[in-house]
Amino acid sequence: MNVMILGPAGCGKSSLTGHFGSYLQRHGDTVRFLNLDPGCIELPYRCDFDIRDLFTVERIMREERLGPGGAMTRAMELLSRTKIPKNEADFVLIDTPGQLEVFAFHKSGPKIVNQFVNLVGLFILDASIGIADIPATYLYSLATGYRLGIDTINVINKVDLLEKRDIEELERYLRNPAALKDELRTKGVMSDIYAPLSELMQKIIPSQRNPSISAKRGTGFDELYDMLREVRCACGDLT
Ligand SMILES: Nc1nc2c(ncn2[C@@H]2O[C@H](COP(=O)(O)OP(=O)(O)OP(=O)(O)O)[C@@H](O)[C@H]2O)c(=O)[nH]1
Ligand SMILES: [Mg+2]
Repeated sequence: MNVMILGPAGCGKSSLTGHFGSYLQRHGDTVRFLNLDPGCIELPYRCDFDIRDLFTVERIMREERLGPGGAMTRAMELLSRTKIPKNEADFVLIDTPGQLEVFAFHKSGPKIVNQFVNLVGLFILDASIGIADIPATYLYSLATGYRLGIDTINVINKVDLLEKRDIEELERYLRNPAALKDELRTKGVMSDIYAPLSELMQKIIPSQRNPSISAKRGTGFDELYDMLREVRCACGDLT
């Protein structure tokens, strides 16, 4: 199956691709690593397909006199017109650029994603931003899945940076987003929409399991593995 690792800049996509890939290999699964980030320098895994063999952000910036965002968008346009070689494996892990909006809100994102059949997304929420900002990231995940038209598992990463108490609060929040609506009340215009928003999230979030992991330390991978195997074996139901 194809597994696309998505999420905001620095949330741990490449770390998860590398460390979870090694974990899968230790379980006897065959794994292929695809890097679709033309802006990175170092990666913690050996690529089976690397977009940087075709174009890099740095080269496009120089040759086309573009800024970093423009060059990334251009690279994705070029990639959307390139046939990505088929990789047969139990798990094909696809690492994506930190500039998630290129995937989520430009025209080339869905064209790239549509090249992959049997695809599931892993959207990484960075726990270190704090519980008060998790709802906003969660909405970003929903917008991304909606735009790309793929089923997405939300993965809470960097839990090694939290105190046990904070992890428990986070899990309590994810089980029951409306329960914290008074504690998490935001200021300004958001305060008016926070309550109805948390009611909406109450309907969506508890129906999904959200593995809490540390991509860096390799913890929480068992639950993620079980969920992916269920998706692969069954009908794609993530509940
Ligand atoms: N403490 C901690 N740090 C992490 C974890 N996962 C990633 N990091 C750190 O977060 C930083 C970014 O990690 P990357 O894996 O490069 O994140 P990314 O999402 O691929 O970043 P971009 O591709 O640049 O968007 C690095 O310093 C990692 O060591 C984690 O589980 N715990
Ligand atoms: Mg990366």
